[in-house]
Amino acid sequence: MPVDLREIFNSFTPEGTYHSGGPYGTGHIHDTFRIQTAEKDRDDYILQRLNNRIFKNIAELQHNIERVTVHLRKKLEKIPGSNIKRECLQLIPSKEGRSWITDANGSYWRMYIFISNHRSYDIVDSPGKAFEGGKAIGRFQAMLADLPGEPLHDTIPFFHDIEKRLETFFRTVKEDPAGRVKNVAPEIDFIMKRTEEMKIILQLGREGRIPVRITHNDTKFNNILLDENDKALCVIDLDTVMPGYVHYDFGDAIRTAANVAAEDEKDLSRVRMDIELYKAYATGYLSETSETLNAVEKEYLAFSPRLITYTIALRFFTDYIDGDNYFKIHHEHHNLQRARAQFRLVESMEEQYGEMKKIIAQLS
Ligand code: ADP
Ligand code: GN1
Ligand code: MG
Repeated sequence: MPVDLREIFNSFTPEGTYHSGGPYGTGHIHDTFRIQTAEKDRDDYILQRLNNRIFKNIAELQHNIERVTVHLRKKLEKIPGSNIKRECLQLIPSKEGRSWITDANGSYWRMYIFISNHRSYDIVDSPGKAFEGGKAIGRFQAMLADLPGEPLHDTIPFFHDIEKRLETFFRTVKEDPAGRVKNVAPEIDFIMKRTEEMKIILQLGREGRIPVRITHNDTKFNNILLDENDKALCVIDLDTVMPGYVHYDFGDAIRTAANVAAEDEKDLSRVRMDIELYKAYATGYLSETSETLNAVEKEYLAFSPRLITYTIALRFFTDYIDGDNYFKIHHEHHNLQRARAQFRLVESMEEQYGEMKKIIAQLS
């Protein structure tokens, strides 16, 4: 059944009237649409058809986001000069008063105010932007540190658990459901060579040397919106805000903010981690978190981009072998291309690891 965006829009309680709507952004998970309203002085909106194959409990997912956005808004209200509408996602209630609806096809939808005049980057081209991204994530973690109430729901259990991700990978390789394993021996070898060293963050957690905090868990740079002057504006994509280690956020942000090439770059000779972008992000991040992180957390920040880049590469690669059931793809071998680019990025980080550690030590 075709989607009637106007009808979906009218199931919520927006201020403006529907004028036009179309696909928006480059996210890999939901179907995102921007809705423009007829009135010049009214907000535009973001409508999202939620991926409920990936997020299995939409009520819990939305409950998390309601709690997180209400808490952030309360914090922002206390900061003079803040622009709450642009600095925090705002869910629009449905006519029934819930934060999501289901349509005639059984699909789930939610609506946010469109954050006006933002800039979003898939590739970061200056240390200034990387610094702002680091500040935004540092501040986000700090503001959520005192979220009252029960722990947030695990919207995707074991999301960054590399041991579980590896188990899934080995099972998928064994089953070979799409018949693709025969062509990817070097990539499997890349994964195999690094399995043990990747377990260190989980190990530190088990030993109680790093605490579980509230983390974002999907700090890809295009989930951090900047303003018209390229200053930190708003952290979006709150689906995976849940208990985690700070390393997951630091690592994923560096994976995207410090890679000079696209996440799925085909020409591997162009993929490289830029140490200046890394340093700038780390400087911004630690300017907000230096007081709260413990010494072990700080010590392992430099390792975390290697872990998360390896983890995301593993997930793209597993999805490729599985026949592309998770990430949206734009051509047949897209997930393999993404995985290869991320493998190359892991190597670039390995080459610069000494320098990465030195920078964190200097900033700590
Ligand atoms: P996905 O999980 O599929 O990545 P996101 O929630 O990140 O979905 O949304 C996809 C894209 O839509 C974002 O990268 C951003 O460009 C845009 N976007 C999402 N929410 C908003 C918003 N409230 N205002 C402006 N742009 C938004
Ligand atoms: C997905 O939702 P999006 O596109 O911002 C994914 C992340 C991956 C990322 C890789 C819920 O992020 O974990 O790192 O793609 N989100 C989910 O680009 O799986
Ligand atoms: Mg996103």
